[in-house]
Order: sequence, then C-alpha cells, then structure tokens
Amino acid sequence: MQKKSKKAGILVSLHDDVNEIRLLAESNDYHIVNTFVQHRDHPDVTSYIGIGKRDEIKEYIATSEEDISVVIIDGTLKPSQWFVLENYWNVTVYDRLRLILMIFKDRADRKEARLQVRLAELQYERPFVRELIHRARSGEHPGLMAGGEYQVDDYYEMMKKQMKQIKEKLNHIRKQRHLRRHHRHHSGYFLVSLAGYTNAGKSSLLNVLTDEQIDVEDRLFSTLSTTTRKLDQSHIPILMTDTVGFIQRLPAWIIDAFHSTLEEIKDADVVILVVDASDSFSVFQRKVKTSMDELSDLGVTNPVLVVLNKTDLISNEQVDVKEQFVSAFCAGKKFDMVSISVHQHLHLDELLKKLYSLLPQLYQIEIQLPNTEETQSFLSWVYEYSRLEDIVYTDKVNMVITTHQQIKDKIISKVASLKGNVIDMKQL
Ligand SMILES: Nc1nc2c(ncn2[C@@H]2O[C@H](COP(=O)(O)OP(=O)(O)OP(=O)(O)O)[C@@H](O)[C@H]2O)c(=O)[nH]1
Ligand SMILES: [Mg+2]
Repeated sequence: MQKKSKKAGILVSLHDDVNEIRLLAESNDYHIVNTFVQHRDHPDVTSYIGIGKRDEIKEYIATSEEDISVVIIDGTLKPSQWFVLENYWNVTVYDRLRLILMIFKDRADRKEARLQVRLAELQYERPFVRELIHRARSGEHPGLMAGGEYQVDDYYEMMKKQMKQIKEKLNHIRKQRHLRRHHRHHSGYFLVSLAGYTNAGKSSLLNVLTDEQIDVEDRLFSTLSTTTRKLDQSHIPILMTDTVGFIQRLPAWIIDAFHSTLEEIKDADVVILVVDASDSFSVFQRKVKTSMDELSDLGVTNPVLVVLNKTDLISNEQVDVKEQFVSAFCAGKKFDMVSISVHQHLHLDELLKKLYSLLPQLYQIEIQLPNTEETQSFLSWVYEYSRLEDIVYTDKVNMVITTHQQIKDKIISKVASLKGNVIDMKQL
C-alpha cells in the first residue's frame, strides 16, 4: 500500500514543552516544519497570540519553501480566535482538541466508537457554527459552506437533532454493555481493566497476556474500542479489558462521550494502570498524576496495580526513582506496583502474582466427591471457572480449588447435590 504523503504544518505554542502536540500532529500524518513559541501566561483574547507573532507567522507561511497546509495551536481556541487566525493567515488552523478528534475519527472502528466520536465532534463544532451564524448575521461572513445564513441556521438545528439521536443510541449501547458486564461478573469472572495514558503499552500487555492481536502502534490513541479477553495464563477466571488511553487537559464533554467505554474501568475489580517508565521524570510524574486523577474522576474505588512499563529502555536506577515517586504519590490508596517490560517479557509473572493478590475475596476450598461421571463433568466446569490447585483420585475424588465468592457458593451447592463433602474452606 502506498504511504500517504505527509502534509507540512507548523506548531504554535505558549510554552516550550511541545512534545505532546508534536506527537498529536504526527499521529495525524502531519510533518512539522517549524515551531513558534510565544511565552505568555494567558492567550491573547482576540487572536490567541500577540500581533507581532501573528505577523511573523504570516510572513513565514508566505515565504516558506514548504507548502504549509495547516497551523496547529497547542491549546484550545475560542471560535472568534480561530476565525481571526484563519482569515489572517489564509490557511487551515487546528487546535489541540481538533487534532485529538481527528485521530479519534480515524481510529473509530466500531459502531459505538463512531457514535462517540461523532458526538464529541458535534459538541466541538457547535460553538464554531454559532460563531459563523453570528458573523453571517452581522454581514461579516458569507456563511458556512457558502450557503448563507439560513443554511447555517438549518445546520445548527440539524446538529442539535443529531446529538440527541446519538445520545439515545449510545445510552442503549451503554445499557447492553452494563448488562454484559453484570452477567460476566455473575458467571464468576473477575473483571480487570487496563487503563493509562495513551501509548503506555496497554494493548501490548493485553496481547502478551492473552495471545491477542490488538493493533499496537507507536502513535497516540491506537485503541478507541474496548476489547475484553479471558486471561489464558491463569485458572482464576479473569476477563481483561483494554480501554481508550488518557491524555491530559481533555474537556469533560469528550470524556462524557466515551463514558460507556470508561465505565469498564470504574466497574473493574482491579484496575491495571500502565505507565510508560521510559518518559523523562517530569513527563512521567505528570502522566502518573493525570492518570490517577482520571481514575478518581471516574469513581474508581477498587485497588489499582500501577505497572511501570518499557523498563527495557531505562536503567535500574531510573526504575528505582520512578517507583519511589509512585509509592509516595499513591500512599494511602489501595494500590500495588510492579515494573515490567512487555517487549522483553520481564516480570510478567510478578505482575500476575500481584494482580491475583489484589483480587477481592479469594477462597480456597477443599472438597471430596464420589468418583462418578457427574463428578467428571463437574470437574470440567471447575477447570473453566476456577483454579484447580490439587486433585487426588482414590475411590473418591479430593480437590483443592481457588476461586472467588460467587463460584465458591456455586461449588458448595453442587457438592451437596453430588452427595460430596466440603472438607475445608478458608479466605485467602
Ligand atoms: N521499548 C518498549 N516499547 C514498548 C513496550 N511495550 C509497548 N511498547 C511500545 O509502545 C507503543 C505503544 O504501545 P500500545 O500497546 O499501542 O500502547 P497503548 O497504551 O495501547 O496505546 P493507546 O491505544 O494509544 O492508548 C508501541 O510502539 C509498542 O510497541 C515495552 O515494554 N518496551
Ligand atoms: Mg492501545
């Protein structure tokens, strides 16, 4: 397949740390040819940056050898600022949110994700359309899509209707998702969700633990749709769900649009929070903080296993420093921590051990059953839903099983119906 040729763009920021906005631009296939930084605490009310910088950029666009097709602003533009800048430079202007939405749109592979993205997009566009209506009315602008003010008004009404319809559809999907989760939980599965900043390695981890083939890419927001898989390496019945990545400074309405997806995190028995340990210390700190804030905003109260991934890229000393930060930062919360490398399969066993120990109410139960055909079919059910620690055949069958509460209760009633005995039971 022929690779899309990259379009040239420039970045405009009010601070020096342009790493993330650059990644967002590159994830949209833009090639950044220059960056303009104007240090200021607050954006200019009229045009986000001051007049001097605005002129400097206009000059650059006019004289650059590259064909600049977009100017990317590392921040949120008010519609009036966007209007001023596009007209002044006569080139497409995107802000950070627009870039994020474009990536989302590109990656939305399933119906729910497509609806979620469309809702976020409409929400994003609404104030811009309102601005166009305002300008069209005051005779400043011919109107959206060269159609005049009536079309703009119609378009605005259409947006409102569409948003309402999408919300209804998403609500329906959300209910189904809730039911499915409920059902899974009640059939004895522990629910574990992978959460964390985009590009931390969540999908890579799910792939190694479950032999799955989810798309893994070195770009932001590779995953938009959730995927749930059974954890093969464990006889404890665990379903692990991959989720959309976090990024800081996302307005609440985007998070709302992805609400049903993120509910997988809130309802999990344990959340595995994956963080990229190879980031610089300050970026690492910022991402841990953003991610933990996100989890508490989502209402997570269950334990969190913080997984420092990509340790293959850093020294042991750096791992220590970052672990210390996490310990201090998460002090007082229900959490544990492990440092791993998915690429090198480092410490994955330790990760699983810690995960098991965070699962709620694990029981060990020893039972004795008559050696019959019914016991054999019971045994295959046990294999499916719990971990068989030990089995001894005599004229009877003795088993030691580790499992969680719901399955333990089912085992006890099955043992009674098979005319067996519960010999011992303890909470782990
Ligand atoms: N060096 C190194 N790279 C890793 C490791 N684990 C994952 N990666 C790389 O990190 C990048 C992101 O991995 P993903 O698994 O797509 O990350 P994600 O958290 O699912 O990202 P989103 O879906 O965008 O939220 C990919 O290029 C992976 O190959 C690791 O242990 N070491
Ligand atoms: Mg992913």
